[in-house]
Amino acid sequence: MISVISQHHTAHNPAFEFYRGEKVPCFESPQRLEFVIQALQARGHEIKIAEQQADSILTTIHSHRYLQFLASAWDQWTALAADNADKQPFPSVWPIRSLRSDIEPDNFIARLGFYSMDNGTPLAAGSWTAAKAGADAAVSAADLLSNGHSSVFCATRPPGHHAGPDFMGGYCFLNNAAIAAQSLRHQGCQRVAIIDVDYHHGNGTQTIFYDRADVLYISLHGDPVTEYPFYLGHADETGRGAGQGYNLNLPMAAGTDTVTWFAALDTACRQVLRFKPDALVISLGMDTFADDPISQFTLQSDDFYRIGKHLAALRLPTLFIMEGGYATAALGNNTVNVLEGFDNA
Ligand code: SP5
Ligand code: ZN
Repeated sequence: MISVISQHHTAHNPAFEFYRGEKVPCFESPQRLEFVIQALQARGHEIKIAEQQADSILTTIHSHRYLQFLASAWDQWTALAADNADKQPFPSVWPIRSLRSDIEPDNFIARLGFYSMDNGTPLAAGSWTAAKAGADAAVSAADLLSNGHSSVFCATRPPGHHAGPDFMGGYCFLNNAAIAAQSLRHQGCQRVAIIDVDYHHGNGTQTIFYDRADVLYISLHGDPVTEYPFYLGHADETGRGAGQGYNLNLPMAAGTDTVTWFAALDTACRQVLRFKPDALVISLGMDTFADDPISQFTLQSDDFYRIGKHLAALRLPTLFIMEGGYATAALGNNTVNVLEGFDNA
């Protein structure tokens, strides 16, 4: 299948994140996508540079004021103090429950908390440039799928599935999978299904489509009682209003074996077939890998071929979009295994 790459992903290169109270190098690094692109090249895959612009779709997925904040956040931060250019801003306060989220404060760090779900999403000079280029790549991938390609892989970062209508989180700023799904809707698909196989529940994607019957969201993930994002992703979240019945969560305990994981993938696939979508979007997180440094499932490199093969059996136009996966050196080959499992099914 053809791959679309986000050329400006390297612009997002924060120096550190916090882990167990300490500064550590970011798990979500430019090297991740470089390994993926190298594996695509080494294994003979056709690669295209993204050409479309996401602007008109972006505003249907994310709030105007969130986009305004994100686009200008670094300039606002560096305007506050001469030496901020080599510091990273992190939120330290959030409008939880009884606090007000109807009035946006003026203070920059307070606004960063207002638009963040965690302090685990470092913001750097090029974050907006990279996130916007990633969204552009998602729209470009949807365009290719609508114009004759039966499957497309979007090689992008930062990832997207934790980003909600008006917040960042979990290394995500713009929800690339939601942008791709919405773009497919605009291009004439009546119904789009999303299967999210990232280790973490895609709280952003779920939230964006929770009230809608035209986009089915299904997620396989570590049970939020012990795994990030903790506050969403339970089995009883099935959609709301018109969207009732169009959200399916398949949480599994940390440590879940491969047999159980593939049984859940089967459940997801059967649900997709009942929905009869015109296209399928895969939120392709690779952090289900046994050696992932922050996740607790046990998939091996060969299992990723099997994922591709299972998904190909649905016989749907399919757009794969990169999400997480932090076993960086193995990420390229594991990811291309999924694509080749699909291609060779
Ligand atoms: C896109 C994506 O995969 N985002 C993941 C964000 C996870 N951020 C929280 C990480 C918390 C890690 N805790 C690890 C405990 C390991 N023993
Ligand atoms: Zn993840």
